Amino acid sequence: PTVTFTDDNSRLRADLPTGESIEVLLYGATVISWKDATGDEKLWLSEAAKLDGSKAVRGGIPLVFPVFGTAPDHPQTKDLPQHGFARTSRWEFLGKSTSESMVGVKLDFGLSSATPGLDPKAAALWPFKFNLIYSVTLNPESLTTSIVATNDDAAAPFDCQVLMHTYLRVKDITAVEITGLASAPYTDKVGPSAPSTKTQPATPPTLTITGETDRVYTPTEDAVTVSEAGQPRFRVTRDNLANVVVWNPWADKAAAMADFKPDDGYKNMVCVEPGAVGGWQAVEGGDAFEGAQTIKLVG
Ligand code: TA6
Repeated sequence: PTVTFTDDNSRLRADLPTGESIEVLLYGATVISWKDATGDEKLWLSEAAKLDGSKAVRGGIPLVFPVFGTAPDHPQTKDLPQHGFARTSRWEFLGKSTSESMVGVKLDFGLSSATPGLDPKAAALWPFKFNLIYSVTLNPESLTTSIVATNDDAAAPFDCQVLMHTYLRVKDITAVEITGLASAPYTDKVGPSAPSTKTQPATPPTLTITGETDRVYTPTEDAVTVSEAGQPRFRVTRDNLANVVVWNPWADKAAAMADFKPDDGYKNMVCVEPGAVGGWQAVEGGDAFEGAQTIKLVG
């Protein structure tokens, strides 16, 4: 595998000898491209996504930490911007690891309270001695992203939420079926009664996207499978991440986001977002919270 920096050092590219590739923006350690061996792009990235560090990337895999959404009732994080500051900080590249036996490549990125590229708002609003290691592992048939959060100050424990806000690319949202969420209770963030927690009907065990969808599931099954026209495409499994958010803005919300282009791009994406967002993960001095997703190409 080869790893190259772009000339302005803003972005890394890793290529496997078998042809697969990923691109990672150091801003947010945001994976902005993942191609299979034929060069087929697996992630959705808005044509108007800001890649210059001026705002969180609209697409790819933005990282959500230490808060999912906003938490007005949570003293430690109530003043943070939506989805926290991991996706709006410049991470450091810590190195790559590969080996003869390993056909893939793992890229490590770091962000801590001491990182020069830390979003300045964060340092002021969330003064904890945190350390994040984010690993992106590209293998021929899968992409794994994992995060480890540690606290270097025993005297100041913090509570956090973690989520990988993955924008999966699809050919036609109306042909998409998502399984693995059956009978999982979910919080619905859409509609007049939002956010309501209601138990998803036991049947049908298949979720289709026919309008704005914004649900926080706690699946009982190990894998969430995204199929198109009856053909499985992605199989998402989680390690220590109990929740899966499913989001599609649909037409009106897509048109209302300046960095969401083309306006009908909602037809070509669905967010399947593994995370630990149902409550708060306490990270005390010496503790480590670890969570990972693996997206397997099954189609
Ligand atoms: O993950 C779903 C969600 O929380 C939606 O409610 C919507 O806000 C989406 O994230 C995008 O948020 P962003 O801050 O990236 O515009």
